[in-house]
Amino acid sequence: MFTQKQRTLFSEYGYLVVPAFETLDTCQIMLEELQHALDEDHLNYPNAFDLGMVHNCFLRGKTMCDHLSSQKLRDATDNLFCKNAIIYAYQSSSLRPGHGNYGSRIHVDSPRYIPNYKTNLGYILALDPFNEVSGGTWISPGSHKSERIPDQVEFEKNAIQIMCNRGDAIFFDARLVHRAGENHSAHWRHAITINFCRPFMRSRFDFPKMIGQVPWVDDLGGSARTYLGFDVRMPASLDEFYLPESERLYLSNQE
Ligand SMILES: O=C(O)CCC(=O)C(=O)O
Repeated sequence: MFTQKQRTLFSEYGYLVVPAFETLDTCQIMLEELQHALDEDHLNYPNAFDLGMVHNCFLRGKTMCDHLSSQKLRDATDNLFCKNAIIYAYQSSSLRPGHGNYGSRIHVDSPRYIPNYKTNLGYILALDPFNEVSGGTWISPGSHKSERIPDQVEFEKNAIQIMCNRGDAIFFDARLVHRAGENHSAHWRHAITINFCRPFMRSRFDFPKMIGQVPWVDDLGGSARTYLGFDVRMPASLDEFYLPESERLYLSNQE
């Protein structure tokens, strides 16, 4: 799926922009679902520290959930990360006009640094164009190779701002030092953000339990089920442990 050059750039600089990863029509529907979720969250959690970042987007819109069935997405996580990756967190990152958000601080998306081993992979799907006005993501290329998080002066010396179109995807090593930009435009800047982790790790929420709440649970494709951790659930009884192979909660060969 990726050329040797793309793989080399990814491993050298810690990120890769993939143009036209999702169609504009699908992005438009996701954007409408997301705006609805943001409006709801604003009413229900007006003082949240991470305002503008919707959690568990697969529960908040069918199209945002269907995105997890994308074969392209599975191919990308297989190729850039590991087989059978699961989701640690499926969020959004929206910048309202005149603002940044919680993601605008200098940070990495994985607290663990293990040399030459990725525990998490970041993914941003731009639902609006990213540029200097709308607040494209700032990254420090190559910073994933170090355990040290630079201070603001050092970060700004090395950082570049990612410019991309609606529908483009940014994949990055979760140790890449980055931050959301500030939105200087008169319109929101929306993005979907997913943090993938290895299948033996834990997700931030119990997704298989939560997904039962939504009407589209029966339409989940195989890849979406795997991403949401259905293949690595823990048996809660001996009866569940001894289930036949086809019904097992924790499949074998999860990396
Ligand atoms: O919105 C962005 O540009 C980046 C978001 C971010 O840094 C994050 O979600 O960790």
